[in-house]
Amino acid sequence: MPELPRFRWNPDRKVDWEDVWRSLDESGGVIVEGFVDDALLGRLQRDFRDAIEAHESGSSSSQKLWIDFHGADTKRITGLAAKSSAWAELLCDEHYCELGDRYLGKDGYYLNTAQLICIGPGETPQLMHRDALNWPHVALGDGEVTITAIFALTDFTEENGATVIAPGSHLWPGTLPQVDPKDCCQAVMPAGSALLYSGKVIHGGGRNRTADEWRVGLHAGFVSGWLRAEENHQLSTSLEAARKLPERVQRLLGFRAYEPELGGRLGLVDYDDPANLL
Ligand SMILES: O=C(O)CCC(=O)C(=O)O
Repeated sequence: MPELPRFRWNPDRKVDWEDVWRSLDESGGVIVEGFVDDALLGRLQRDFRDAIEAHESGSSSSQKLWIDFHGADTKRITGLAAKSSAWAELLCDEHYCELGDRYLGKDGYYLNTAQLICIGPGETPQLMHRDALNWPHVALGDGEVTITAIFALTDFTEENGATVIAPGSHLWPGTLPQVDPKDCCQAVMPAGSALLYSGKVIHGGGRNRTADEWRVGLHAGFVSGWLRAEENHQLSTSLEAARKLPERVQRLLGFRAYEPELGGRLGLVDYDDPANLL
């Protein structure tokens, strides 16, 4: 059974990040335990507790593919930036910024989607997929168009649905090759850890075999600024709410123009930078 490279953020917060990025390049996924410190983890858990409690399981889609993909016993909650100052803080974390800057270019990306994915008792395994296939024309070209972190807000265990991942599959040819279970492992990790993974790596939510345990992950990735993000943050975050957020978060949510290196500007309002609205 393959394994994901695993790093542990020491109490003095020392990790060789060059080693983390090298391992991510090689394996397509890496676990960093202790990525979120205990105080921030506690705030995230508190900020989201009521929203999770109030949310119904299952998909709001009417299409079978999405009903299956979202999971009948899974709760998915979006629009998080306006719900939690702790999440806004984590979005500004130095190494989380480095993940985006390194793979998508400094300031060259938006938040793709930030979802609480709460896998409930009895949930079946999710369809294995590559996130980059949201953008099929560019998904498997050179480099990355999307890069993601799943932050564990509860422990992720084999039993409660830890993410299933095929290490190395970001390099496999073909759009979505069949995956043999023997080529997969689960991202078992304590609360506060982050699974960082390539947009090309094949993965999916795991089966929850427990009778009463919820697996809560904060699944949040970045997407190149010239592509349409999965979540429409500018409709789910009011201007009023956006004005209260740190500038980096405003920018990640798309309240700014994207300016490709060679010229042009995207996402304008009145032919100018939407940041002016804030
Ligand atoms: O929740 C997980 O472990 C993975 C979920 C996922 O990959 C997705 O919904 O796109």
